[in-house]
This record gives sequence, structure tokens and C-alpha cells, in this order.
Amino acid sequence: MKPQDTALSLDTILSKPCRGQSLTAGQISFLLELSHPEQRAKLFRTARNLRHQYFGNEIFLYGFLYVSTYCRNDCTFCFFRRSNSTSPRYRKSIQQIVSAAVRLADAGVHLIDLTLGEDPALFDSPGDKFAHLVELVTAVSKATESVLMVSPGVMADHVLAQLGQAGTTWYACYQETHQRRLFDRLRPGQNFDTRLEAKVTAHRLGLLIEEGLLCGVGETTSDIVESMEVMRRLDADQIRVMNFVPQPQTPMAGHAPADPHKEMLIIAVMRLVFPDRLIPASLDVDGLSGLKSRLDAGANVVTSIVPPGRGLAGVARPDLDIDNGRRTTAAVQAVLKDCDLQPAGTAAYRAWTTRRRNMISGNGLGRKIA
Ligand code: SAM
Ligand code: MD0
Ligand code: SF4
Repeated sequence: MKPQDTALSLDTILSKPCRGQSLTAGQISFLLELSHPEQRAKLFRTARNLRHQYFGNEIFLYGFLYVSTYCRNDCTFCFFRRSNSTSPRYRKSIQQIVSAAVRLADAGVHLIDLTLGEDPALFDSPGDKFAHLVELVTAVSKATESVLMVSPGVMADHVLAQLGQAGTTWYACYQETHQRRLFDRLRPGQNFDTRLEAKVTAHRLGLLIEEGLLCGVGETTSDIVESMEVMRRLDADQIRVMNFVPQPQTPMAGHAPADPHKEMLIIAVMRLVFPDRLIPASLDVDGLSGLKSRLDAGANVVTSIVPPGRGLAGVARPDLDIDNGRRTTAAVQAVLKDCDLQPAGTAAYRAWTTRRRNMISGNGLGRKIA
């Protein structure tokens, strides 16, 4: 295509989501490959306009508590994989997590995410393995007004049901990729279908679900296009992408870091494909200094807000910006202001989640997802 034709077709493609029309696989692929700074700027502007159309200038804030860094799995990209004897391990008590959660809620976060490795103390223990996790969710739910998310890895159906009854609204479990061969390289020994099915089940049980991609781990543009299609079939409520950050002492330590622009491009395309969904800008990849570019790409949730001074870790950047207070709501608000955005009210977030929960009831039954 001549530059002029490209510009023309770009405008036509970008105008489709604003008119409520969906993009074809070829158009999504075209957008993901944009390389001209001016064309990318147009894409980002469209993503921001769509965010405004659906969410005004309000952004949701999502606090992150890494409850246990023990894990029985050996994901090749993860610092906390079982085989990494150099990664710091801790397991916080229910009281420590409740206290950190109250602190986050007081600081104005809308959602608290309780994340765990597949801690052998839960997964490999005899008896009622997940009673402790259910107790934790119950305790945090009683102590704060915040909406709750759990990210504990793959859970059996009855445990998901119990977690829902205990007070969690969200279940997060990222597939990273929807290519089975790549999945097997990233998550060796884990089952692709079981991981995906857990999200279908969670939705069927009335929980909201977050699906996520890792970027820069060997995926192709057409893999990303296919992931978008799977996310559409899953009808995921929150969708994310994070650039891969190579971790020391892991099999992927020497892997080239992801193209820093790629995450922003994918965020923007996600906004065009899923204009009414929640799309995070994580502080866990580039810290506070990377927040503006993610918001400029159309994200509408700031994730990985972590209270300082409590020995809590991040995931992709285990300690970046935590103890210097740059992952707090106060630090985030300054950036929001710079972008002419503001934190939403608590009621607005609750209303959004209630509306979505009403919309999903009955979804996911008997559908083939991938
Ligand atoms: N153990 C649970 C699981 O794996 O579902 C919950 C942990 S969740 C916080 C871990 C997520 O962080 C992964 O699914 C991945 O998307 C992201 N992550 C982990 N290591 C990363 C890295 N090195 N770079 C970027 N993202 C990473
Ligand atoms: C984040 N570090 O929000 C967290 C994490 C897990 N559910 C989320 C990857 O970026
Ligand atoms: Fe464990 Fe999750 Fe890390 Fe995989 S990504 S090693 S399951 S903590």
C-alpha cells in the first residue's frame, strides 16, 4: 500500500469501533504492526476517545497484595518459579494481609487483588486444602468495603464457588498465550485446557474474570490476534497485557526483553476491540514512570498499587517503586492529574462490577473457547 492509502485505510479502520462496528482479524493485525510514530499516535488518540466514550475521565485503582511467594510450579518466565532458590519467599498471615488491605482501602483503591503462587502449603496439603484461602477472603471482605479479586492459580470448581461465597467478585488467571506450544514452553507441566476452563467455570459461577497476555515471549502478531478472539469468546471482563521482564536465575534470563512499545500498542488495540472492558496499566513493568504511556494508550485501571514498608513483593518487578512509595494512590493521582484523568468514586466501581455480573449470568455454558 502507498503511504497515502495506508493513511486512508487507517482512518477507516479507526473509525469503526467508534461507530460500534467490530474489527476483522486482518484489521487487528494491521493495527498491531503499525510502526510510524504518527500512525501510532492516531491509534492511541482513538483508544483514549473510546475510553472517554465508555468511562469518561474516570480511572479505577487496583491494589495488589502478594500473599505467598511460594510456588510449586516452574513457569520459565517467573522469578518465583519453584526452581529459583534465589527468589525471596514469604507467606503473610491473615492479620498481616487484612491490615495491608485496610490500608489500601483507606487510601482509596477500588479493588484489592489477593495473589498467590501455587503454594504447596495449600495445593499439596491433605484435607480441606483451601480452607485457609477461603478464610483469608472472608476476613478481608469483612474488614474492607473494597471489591475483591483472587489470583491463586488454577482452582477446582468447588473452590471457586467457595471463594465466591466468601466474598470475591473477581477471579484472575492469565493464560499468557493461547498457543498451546508456546504455553507449554512458558508453563511447563501445566494443562492449557484446565487453566482456560477454570475461567469459564468462574464466569458460570457468577464471578468476573481477568484474562492476560505476556508480550515478548516468542508470540507472533497472528498469535495476538487469535488471543483477542479467545478473549472475546471468554467474554473476559478485564483483559491485560504485560511486557515480559527477564528474571535472573530463570531459564528466560537471557531472553531479549520485550519491545517497550509493544505493550502500549496491544493495550490500544485491546481498547478498540473491547471498548467497554477494563484494561489495566500495570505499575509492575516499568513502575510509576511507565504509567502515563499506558494511560495514553487507553488503559482505564491502574494496577499493582502496593503499600510500602510491609515486605510485600511485586511480580515482574519484585521491588521496583514499592518502598519508595511510588506505587501508592497518592503517587498515581499525580500522574492521573497530568493526563486530565481522575480516580472514579467507589460507588462507580461497584456499579460497574454489579452491572457486569448481571450481564454475564448464564454465559459460558457449553461453549468451545479454544
Ligand atoms: N501464581 C498465580 C498464577 O500464575 O496464575 C498468580 C500469580 S500472577 C501474579 C503471575 C502473573 O504475573 C503471570 O500470569 C504473568 O502474567 C505475570 N508475570 C510473572 N512474571 C512475569 C515477568 N517476568 N514479566 C512480566 N509478567 C510476569
Ligand atoms: C499487577 N503485579 O497487577 C500484579 C499482578 C496478578 N493478578 C496481578 C501481575 O500488575
Ligand atoms: Fe508460580 Fe504463578 Fe510464578 Fe507460575 S507465574 S511460577 S504459577 S507464581
